[in-house]
Amino acid sequence: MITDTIYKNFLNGLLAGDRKACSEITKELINSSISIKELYTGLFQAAMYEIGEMWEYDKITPAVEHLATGITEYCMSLAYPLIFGAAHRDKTAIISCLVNEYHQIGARMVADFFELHGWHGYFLGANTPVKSLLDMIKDRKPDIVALSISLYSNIPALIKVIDEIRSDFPAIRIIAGGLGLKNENGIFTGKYTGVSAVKDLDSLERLLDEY
Ligand code: B12
Repeated sequence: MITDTIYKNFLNGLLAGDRKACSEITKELINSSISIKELYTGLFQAAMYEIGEMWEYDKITPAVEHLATGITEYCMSLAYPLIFGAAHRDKTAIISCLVNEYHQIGARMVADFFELHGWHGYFLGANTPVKSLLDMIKDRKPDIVALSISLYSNIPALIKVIDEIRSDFPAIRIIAGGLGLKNENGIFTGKYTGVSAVKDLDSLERLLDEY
């Protein structure tokens, strides 16, 4: 369980650039059998959202935010023995950020979540060129393509990439999620079949239960 003290210590560790303290806290939580979903959302995501607010209001510099981001990505990798330990099924997802979308922690969590649920989750990371995404889809033939968008301003790029995927792969299931879609309920309704916005990891879990 993530208590207020654990959360505050982790956040302070991020702000201080104290990788050792943050990794100790993460390891202790993993050893206490916390779920990956709670670790990811209750600790890493909550802390990064708070870091984002501090940065937005000029309370911390971009350098501190970069330091915190690096430490959080490192701490996520400490959970990998649990994530990749799951029995795998013959299901594949490609998870990618859009072009000009450098926020990759959320997408990485989504990729890890697919793995945790027994899927092969190919994580392409930030700023993926559309052509190479299409090549990868052709090559791996995934059951789902998952796109991550953090910036509202990238919504036109999201629509464009969905249209391009649809044009080459008319039947493939596409999901999109992330902060950039926070105020965009029903953005795909009636426009496409097999394309949907998925709000968070709980909704993703429900979707994966259908497979
Ligand atoms: C770290 C960070 C950066 C880093 C990212 C580095 C990296 N390796 O990822 C860097 C420095 C590159 C960066 C740059 C910028 N950033 Co920034 N950044 C952040 C910050 C602080 C944390 C992001 C993060 O890791 N969050 C934690 C993850 C776990 O949360 P998440 O992304 O929301 O993901 C969860 C869900 O949304 C969902 N999800 C996400 N994707 C998907 C996909 C699918 C399919 C599904 C099902 C679910 C899903 O699941 C995840 C797990 O629960 C946020 C603050 C915030 N509130 O997030 C700002 C934030 C996202 N950034 C912001 C801005 C404005 C910028 C810049 C424009 C700043 C600038 N002027 O240069 C640039 C844009 C760069 C670009 N072109 O992408 C704004 C965005 C506002 C908006 N929505 O449009 C935010 C919200 C800060 C703020 N409060 O204003 N940033």
